Amino acid sequence: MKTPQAVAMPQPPIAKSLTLAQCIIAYCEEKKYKIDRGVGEKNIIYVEGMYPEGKLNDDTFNVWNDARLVIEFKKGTPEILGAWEATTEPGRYYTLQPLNLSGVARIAFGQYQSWQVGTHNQADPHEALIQTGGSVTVYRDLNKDGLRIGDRIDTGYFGINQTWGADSPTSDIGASSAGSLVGRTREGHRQFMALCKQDPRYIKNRDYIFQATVIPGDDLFKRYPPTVAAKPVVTATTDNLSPGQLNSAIANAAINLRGMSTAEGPDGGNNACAWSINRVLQKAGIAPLGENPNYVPSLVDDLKGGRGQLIQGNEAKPGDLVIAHGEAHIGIGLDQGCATVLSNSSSRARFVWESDTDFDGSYGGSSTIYRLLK
Ligand SMILES: [Ca+2]
Ligand SMILES: [Ca+2]
Repeated sequence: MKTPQAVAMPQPPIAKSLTLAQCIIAYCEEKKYKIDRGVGEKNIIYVEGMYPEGKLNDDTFNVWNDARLVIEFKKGTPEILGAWEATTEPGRYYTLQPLNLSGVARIAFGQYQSWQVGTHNQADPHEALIQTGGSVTVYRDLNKDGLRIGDRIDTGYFGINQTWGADSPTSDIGASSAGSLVGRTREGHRQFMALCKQDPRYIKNRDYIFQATVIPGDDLFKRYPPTVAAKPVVTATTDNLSPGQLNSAIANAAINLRGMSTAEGPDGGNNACAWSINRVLQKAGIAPLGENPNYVPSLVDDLKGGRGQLIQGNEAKPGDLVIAHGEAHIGIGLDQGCATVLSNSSSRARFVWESDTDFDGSYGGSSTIYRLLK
């Protein structure tokens, strides 16, 4: 253990300009958690109920709606080096069929020094942080309600590893977590592991025990609301972009805007599906669609009139535009085949509805998919 140094900490910057990283550190300080400020030292932080872009969400059960972050101090200022979609909670699969008869594990908020670099999962082996370094406290969800309230607490070695979710769809954790701290994508997890392994303490000692901290997003934002907008995803200019590049610009902008309020849109957000697609295009630096930008058939007219190309479902890619049966709704595909579509939720007036290709059957038929060409 390193002895904490008795140096006066610099005063936090004036409260009106706190970045997400500064808010997280302030919250951890308040909780008396250990914070690593040395050169190259990584702080692994999970924020439950917050998207990696730094937006709170409603933390729906069985959805990838938590964030995995790596924070490092640069010249005394905390910076987020990486942020990925994650879950700190088990999915429906293991909640209903727990491996442990006393209930699936859900980690208790707090800080643990418990993980070493190793290999996870015999069926789909990958490098991960394995809980071989210390105990972890969990709640046992015996009543299978996806909540900690009233659940029994259990402390020990339970294989609460930091793993990948094998690119499972954003809307379904599936069997990816039985209580582990899981990053959704393989690529994101590889980036996470690469960062962790650059920590000088690991470079010096391959048995180094990593620490991770799990905090609730709602409490964080109540106590330390960030006042500096998270760094926007770099949006390319779309001049001379190929359709493939347009697709990634659209998909990135959609993910960046996920959760945005659409209350400023038509009917207080109730009728804001086309409006929100044009917000995404605007964010991606792409000209709006539709002579009437708030009306799905008008957007479809533009797509049919040269700006788009009809795509078969099995060829669909992230960033393709998904039009509901009867042109009653529109969303943006997030994955291969557009199996997950992000669109406006009328009832919630938010760009937050994640459905299947056919909007979970809400429009009584199959969707049509277009790719933007210009
Ligand atoms: Ca969650
Ligand atoms: Ca419970």
